Amino acid sequence: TEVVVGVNKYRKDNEDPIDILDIDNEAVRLSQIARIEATKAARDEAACEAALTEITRRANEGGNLLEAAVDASRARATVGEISMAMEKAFGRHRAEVKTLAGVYGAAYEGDAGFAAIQESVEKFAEEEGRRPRMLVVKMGQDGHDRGAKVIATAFADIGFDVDVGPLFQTPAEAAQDAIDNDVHVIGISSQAAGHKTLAPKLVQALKDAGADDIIVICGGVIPQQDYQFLYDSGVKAIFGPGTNIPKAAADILNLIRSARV
Ligand code: B12
Repeated sequence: TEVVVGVNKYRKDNEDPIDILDIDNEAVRLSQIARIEATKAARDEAACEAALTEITRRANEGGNLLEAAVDASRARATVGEISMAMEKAFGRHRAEVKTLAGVYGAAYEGDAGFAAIQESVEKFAEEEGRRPRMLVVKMGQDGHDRGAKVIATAFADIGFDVDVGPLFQTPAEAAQDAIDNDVHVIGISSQAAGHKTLAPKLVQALKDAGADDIIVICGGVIPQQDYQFLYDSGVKAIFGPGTNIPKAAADILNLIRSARV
């Protein structure tokens, strides 16, 4: 409803490249693993083990957990090991993804573009015997979940069947969910610069499972200069910040249709 020039109106056909720090995620990962291994090799393993056991004991029986965690850190236990020591007693929190129905439908009431795409989706459902189905996934350590929720909610209001995966999935888990849910499309929502590592891995995981008929698209904070890399990796479309939802839905429906002929 509000015009923001350059964002939702009068946008450039091609955004100027942003000067970014391009990080080789794989190299960072390997160097971090090497540092952890060096720390583990140099520590007093018995002292570390005893400190971790004390955390689990206090988690079960009561006592100052922060103090025990500081002692374990001094014995060079990792944050992962400290949280695992508590997980033995408490279990692990699983964030539940909740979406709301009707918000977008209500906001777009009377909008010709929205009505047109709803109609196309209904037509698709009549022809195919089922609605276009999309799984929205969040992979890696990226916890920005708003874009995924906005898209899931809006696409459901348009008439798509939408599933939303949990946070922090691996590409293999996301591929398996897509296969189990028999979706036409996986929509990766990426805001924390994992796209160049995770999107190709997801495409590969689908291929390995013989499910490369599932279309992979991306949305989120992805710099223009990475688009070609993603297209070359098998991503079929990319939707950045300020995405026009009815138009994105029409584009995705077209992708599904053209993959079926
Ligand atoms: C809110 C926010 C947060 C919140 C997230 C809360 C939450 N529950 O989501 C908090 C404060 C927790 C946070 C934390 C961090 N953030 Co932050 N955050 C943002 C911010 C300001 C807005 C993101 C947002 O919610 N936008 C609103 C949604 C609706 O828009 P959107 O995600 O872009 O989605 C739209 C489109 O992209 C598209 N879309 C998105 N997904 C999909 C999927 C499909 C299928 C389709 C079709 C379309 C689509 O459609 C949507 C609707 O238009 C952005 C900056 C920005 N302006 O984007 C930074 C930003 C994403 N954050 C950033 C960073 C660095 C971080 C931290 C790493 C900071 C730190 N050092 O700790 C942490 C990471 C935490 C983690 N584990 O992920 C960077 C990422 C840089 C990068 N990509 O290289 C950004 C870009 C800020 C910046 N300019 O540096 N952040």
